[in-house]
Amino acid sequence: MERNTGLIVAMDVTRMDRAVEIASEVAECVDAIKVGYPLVLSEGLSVISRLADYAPVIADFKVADIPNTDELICEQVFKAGASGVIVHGFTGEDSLKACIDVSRLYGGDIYVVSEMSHPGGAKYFQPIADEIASMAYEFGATGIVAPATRPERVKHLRSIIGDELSIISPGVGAQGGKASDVIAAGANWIIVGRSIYNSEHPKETAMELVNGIGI
Ligand code: NUP
Repeated sequence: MERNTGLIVAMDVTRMDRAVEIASEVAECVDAIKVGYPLVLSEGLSVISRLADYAPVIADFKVADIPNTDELICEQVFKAGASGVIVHGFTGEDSLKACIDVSRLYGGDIYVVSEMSHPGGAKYFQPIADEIASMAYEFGATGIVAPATRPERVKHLRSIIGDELSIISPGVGAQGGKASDVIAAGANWIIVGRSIYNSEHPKETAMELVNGIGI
């Protein structure tokens, strides 16, 4: 993914027409559109190719299964037109490797969740976050997902993965994180959902976020 604005919009609306409307408004302010279960379960996997007309699509399916199932899932998602897939790392090296192997066949990206951004996300993730980040580096993932709600953790995880891997960071806005703080801590992209899609003026809000990122 090319870094022009540093902003990824999380499209957690449940209707295709609304998703397309927001995508067309914010397309020039974002480097990617992240879709997840809310939209895909409601409207089907075809949302990926539809939204890919506006920006590269990252599928946030937090893939977390045995290697064979992970492989089958990632294959479907890349075939549907996604540029990247978000996967979990706690399932182990073999599962992550299966996802990365498939991504290479499609020239796609794999982002590994290292620590989640919500309050409860610290308890079980923090003790394993360093190891997950190291594994993401070792196996050649594109990057990690790290919490904008805890910039100090982003800084720490950046020190583990070095400069080669990307950090995409959710938690700005509705979850309390601030764009400038997490970018200063070492994130390459912020992921923002509700602040944009619930805004009366999604484009203006996206532009303000991009100014806060300050690339
Ligand atoms: O740790 C994570 N936190 C998080 O919020 C990992 C995620 N993938 N997300 C996703 O980012 C979440 O599912 C949602 O799609 C988006 C943040 O949305 P919002 O809080 O800006 O509305």
